[in-house]
Amino acid sequence: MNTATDRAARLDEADDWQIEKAEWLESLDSMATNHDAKHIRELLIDLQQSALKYGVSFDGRALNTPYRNSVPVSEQPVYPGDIDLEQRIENIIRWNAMAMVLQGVDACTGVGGHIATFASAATMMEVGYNHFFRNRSDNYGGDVVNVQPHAAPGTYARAFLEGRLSEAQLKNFRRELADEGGLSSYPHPRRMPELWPNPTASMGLSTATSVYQARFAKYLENRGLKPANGGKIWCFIGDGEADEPEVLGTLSIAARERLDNLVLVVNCNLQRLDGPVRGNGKIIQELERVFRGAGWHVGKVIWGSAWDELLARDHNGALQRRMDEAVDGDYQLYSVMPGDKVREHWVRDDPKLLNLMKTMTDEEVRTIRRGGHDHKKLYAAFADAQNVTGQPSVILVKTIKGYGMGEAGEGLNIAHQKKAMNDDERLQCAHRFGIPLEDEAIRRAEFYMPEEDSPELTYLQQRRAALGGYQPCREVLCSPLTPLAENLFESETHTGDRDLSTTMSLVRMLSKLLREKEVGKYVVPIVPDEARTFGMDGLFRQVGIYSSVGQQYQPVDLGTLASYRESEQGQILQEGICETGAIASFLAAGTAYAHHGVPMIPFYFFYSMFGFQRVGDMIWACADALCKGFLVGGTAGRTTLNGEGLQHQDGHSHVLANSVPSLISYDPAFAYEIDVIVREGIRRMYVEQEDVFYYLTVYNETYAMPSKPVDVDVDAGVLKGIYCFRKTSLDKAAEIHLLGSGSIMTEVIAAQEELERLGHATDIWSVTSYNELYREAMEAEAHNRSNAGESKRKPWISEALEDTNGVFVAVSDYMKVLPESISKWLPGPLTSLGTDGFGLSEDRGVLRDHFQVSKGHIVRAALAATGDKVTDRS
Ligand SMILES: Cc1ncc(C[n+]2csc(CCOP(=O)(O)OP(=O)(O)O)c2C)c(N)n1
Ligand SMILES: [Mg+2]
Repeated sequence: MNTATDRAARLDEADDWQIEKAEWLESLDSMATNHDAKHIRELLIDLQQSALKYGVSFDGRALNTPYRNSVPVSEQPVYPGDIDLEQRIENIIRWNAMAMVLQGVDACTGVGGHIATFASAATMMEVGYNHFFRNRSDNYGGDVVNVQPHAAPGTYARAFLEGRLSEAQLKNFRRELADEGGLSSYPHPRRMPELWPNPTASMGLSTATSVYQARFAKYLENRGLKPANGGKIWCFIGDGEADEPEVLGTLSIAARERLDNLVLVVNCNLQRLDGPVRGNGKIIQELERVFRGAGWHVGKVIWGSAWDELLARDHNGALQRRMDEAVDGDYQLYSVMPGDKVREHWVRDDPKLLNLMKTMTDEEVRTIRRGGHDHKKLYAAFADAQNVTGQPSVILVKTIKGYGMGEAGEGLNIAHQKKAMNDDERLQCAHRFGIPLEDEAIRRAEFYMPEEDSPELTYLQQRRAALGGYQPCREVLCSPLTPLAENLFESETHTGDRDLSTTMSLVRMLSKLLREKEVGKYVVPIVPDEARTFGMDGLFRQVGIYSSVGQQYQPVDLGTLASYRESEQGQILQEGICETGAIASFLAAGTAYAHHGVPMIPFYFFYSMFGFQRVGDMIWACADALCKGFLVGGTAGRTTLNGEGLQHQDGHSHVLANSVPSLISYDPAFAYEIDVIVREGIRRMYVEQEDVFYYLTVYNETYAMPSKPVDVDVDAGVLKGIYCFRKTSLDKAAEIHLLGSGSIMTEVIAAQEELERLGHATDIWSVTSYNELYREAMEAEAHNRSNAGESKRKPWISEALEDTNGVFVAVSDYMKVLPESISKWLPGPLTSLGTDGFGLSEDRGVLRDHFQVSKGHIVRAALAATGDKVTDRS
């Protein structure tokens, strides 16, 4: 065939294809007139299946719907509230939220604040407060509302109208130590426990927190510890925030667990701190694909009601095409452009679109609302999400960053950090919001509070009363537990020198605790695919692994002692290889006393290396959230964990643990120390209900576990951080004091024997916590400085070592900085031995020599400290 015939044949073929395709689309049109969406979806799924036969599959775009609202106008519910009144209330809140920040700027305190985030989020929050967020009651579990951190001024401004916060508090936004009281910058339960349910300031963590709290609510229901009476978690995040791996990484579990008690709302104002989130693409469409692909129900709120009529007339699809094709950078530009320029850019050279848009004036084109500022559209999407069953919901809401700020910030790249506004900008905003203050008061950014019996305040109070009270809130209604019996772990602690590791000791205690009558049901063992490493696999059968669907298969190890048993009532949370998920579960369980009134006691066992440094920010969030429970760093110690190398060998987690103020950390050497710590932990956290939590390191080295000494009261010493474990056997006062911790205590005991053989009287002190000793001593010093003249408080470390003389050698499997931190309170010179540096793949003995924490090195250090000649033999 020559080239001309060739081209003609190809054209014929192209024509045929176009004709055939048009016929298919026509049939679809006819289907659409005769059948509903459900049937058409069924057809498409069948077609998709058939296409697979020919090796044809859809790409990711199949997960996208057109760029328009997910709830069609025909299905939009009637708005149940008074929109005009709600808008007036919202405007007052907008103004007061802005005024909080402006007053701070005017007072030149330099404390900062944000206006633009709440300005974009105000309407969605208000629709939620007026119609959705319900409080706990006798027959309803209660909603938890996690707000975007930078929108906190809006929550405060609402609480001010509700009468929950004073004007002075608002004035002192970001000045928590002000005399009349102040407000924290972002949601912080630790600072404001009655108001904030969860901390949200670190981007991304609130999603993981919400997902796992929703999951934990189901866990409690399945285990019969909470009535199955609902309660939704509403989590509001930013579109920039959605880039965080904690957001994207926790989506699949929400779908897998069918968390229909979770509604995630993404405020898509198309901007983050520096500029556009996806200038060259569309964040809403991208997130829609990701969420739908992960199995979520996706709602989209993109266009305000003013577009309805236009879309209804868009018979040839020109408008929808343009909506789909414009990128976020274009949409951001439209939010700052004059109307005629928007029209020009929007219509380009499309005559159909030009014609369609003719009915609108330039001003209408400019001010046409995005869906996120339209009550009716938001209500429709919220109601739709609220009714979803068997799936989590996400609502992607398109807004304008800084909406209402006008030229001061609306849609501008600098909007996020805009906190100063000149007089004209203030007046422009206040007038736009209809704030009835004198111009002079507006210039001073004074707060506006309507009369108590005004329609605004009456409506606001009525709405919250109808929904069960103010939101957000955190109300603790949890009864204290009774203390554990003193001899509960007796069989684990009176070991008579039985060989055991501290890990095994703790696991046995845990197993016993799980059987306890009152407390057992509240214990939540959590592991990220590491249970066998810690010898916890025996618990699989004992208490079962939680699965919302039970066990629909026969496990391969059925009938064995540690068979893999999944159950709806299972108690263990096996999180797979997801430390973020596991710590989020710990947070959910450890705050259940506040959210559900049940005193759940999580024990989260992790590879100690993959705790603080992997999820340190989440551990910080746990402290902020007043979380309780036990974090357990297993396979601890840089040299005790032999073979594994520098990525696995932890010699520093205690240094990191010291940075979390409410975390009490211990590095115990013996089973009876663990017993004392665990019982005291339960007493402080669940009997006294103190807002603290615990960190314990446990080791995999097996050695003789001595029974608890009976002649001295070791409990106080164990808890405060130091006690004399073994006195010298020589008939004189000790001249050497060895301070040992954790598994390295074995080397210390051997070193004492050697030193005594050489004639040096040596005492051994067990240091269970350098961190506790350091903190207590620092507090005593601060106390003494502030209470000069009164009798002085003696730090415990000084008191414990009061009658000692000689030299001190401290040794642990952790960094030397730990003993160094208490050196100034020791009555003699200190030599610190520890495991600073990177780990190595080696055996335990070689590692201990390498890091100079072995018996030989301890002896040498002690002899050197006493001024004795160090011989090669020692
Ligand atoms: C982990 C973390 N990284 C960075 C920040 C600083 N930061 C605060 S807000 C913000 C931008 C937020 O953008 P977006 O999520 O889109 O929210 P918007 O304000 O636009 O609603 C950044 C980077 C933070 N708070 N947390
Ligand atoms: Mg944003």
